[in-house]
Amino acid sequence: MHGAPDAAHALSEALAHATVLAAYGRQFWLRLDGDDENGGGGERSAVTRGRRGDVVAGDRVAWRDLGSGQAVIESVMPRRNLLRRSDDRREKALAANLDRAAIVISGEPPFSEELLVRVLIAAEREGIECLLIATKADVPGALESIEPRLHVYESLGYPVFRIAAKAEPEETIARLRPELGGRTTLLLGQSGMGKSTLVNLLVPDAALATQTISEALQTGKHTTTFTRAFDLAGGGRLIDSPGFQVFGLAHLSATELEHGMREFQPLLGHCRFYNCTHRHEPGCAIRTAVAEGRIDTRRHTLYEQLRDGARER
Ligand SMILES: Nc1nc2c(ncn2[C@@H]2O[C@H](COP(=O)(O)OP(=O)(O)OP(=O)(O)O)[C@@H](O)[C@H]2O)c(=O)[nH]1
Ligand SMILES: [Mg+2]
Ligand SMILES: [Zn+2]
Repeated sequence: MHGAPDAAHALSEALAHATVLAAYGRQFWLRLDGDDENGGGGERSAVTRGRRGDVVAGDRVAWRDLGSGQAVIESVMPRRNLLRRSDDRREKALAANLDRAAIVISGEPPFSEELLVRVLIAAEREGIECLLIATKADVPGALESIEPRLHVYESLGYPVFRIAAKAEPEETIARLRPELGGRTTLLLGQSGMGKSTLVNLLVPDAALATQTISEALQTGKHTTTFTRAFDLAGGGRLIDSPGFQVFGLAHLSATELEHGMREFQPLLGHCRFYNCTHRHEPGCAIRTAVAEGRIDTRRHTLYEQLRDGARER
């Protein structure tokens, strides 16, 4: 669990609750609990008390109406999980209380496998299930070039969906709806991979809803600049997020890094040295598996690079 209950938490029982749909700086867009005529179930903007800015999409919060259209978030409920990235200086929370993370990739422009690996490790740490969505199947050569890599991730047990959101919208909806319905899924990935295109396909009023919030929170309009959750018809939520170019894992220990490599897990503890880093030690069960073709070489190399940059604990 993250987010230790703060002082305000004790008061929260008496307050109304809501789910954070969008976060932009210190401004938030809430879906209010309840389904009554007094505003329950509606949406409104809110701010946090003081300088607290670590409230994210997916958070459950207690809020108070201050009158004259103002609302304040008094406390954040304990989280089931919190997907984060970090560098040496600061940690950035992306979204909370997720059922799944869908990493959107494509061969056009070519995705970075290093970033993919980083996201998978961060999600594993939080116990968030991952799937891969490979977009732009309609663009000649886009998926062919990455097919061998997609196979590697499929063999690791990650579900991989190949879609052409633009050319085959109906098929895309039919493939993804059952997968996403009833659950909260965060879409994430590099810029231009097709996250918002998917959201616009699966959530019919997404563009309009985004515009409403952009105006309320005074954000930019053209690219995705803030993380935003959309209700799916029939239950569940889809969260769109801005594309990223870095995904730091400074908040993870070396142990968490190696556990994030799914195929390493059954071999951990089988190396000659208990503190093996799986880079150069003799008698390393992981390196033996790489040499014998049971672990993908590229994945191991990416792990080595991450490990080289990781803080030793
Ligand atoms: N041909 C084709 N183009 C697509 C597909 N999906 C997305 N695109 C195009 O790819 C471009 C980027 O799509 P977006 O959905 O805005 O990408 P994004 O991942 O939301 O990007 P950011 O918001 O910057 O992170 C747009 O020009 C889309 O029209 C697809 O399946 N096929
Ligand atoms: Mg976008
Ligand atoms: Zn080892």
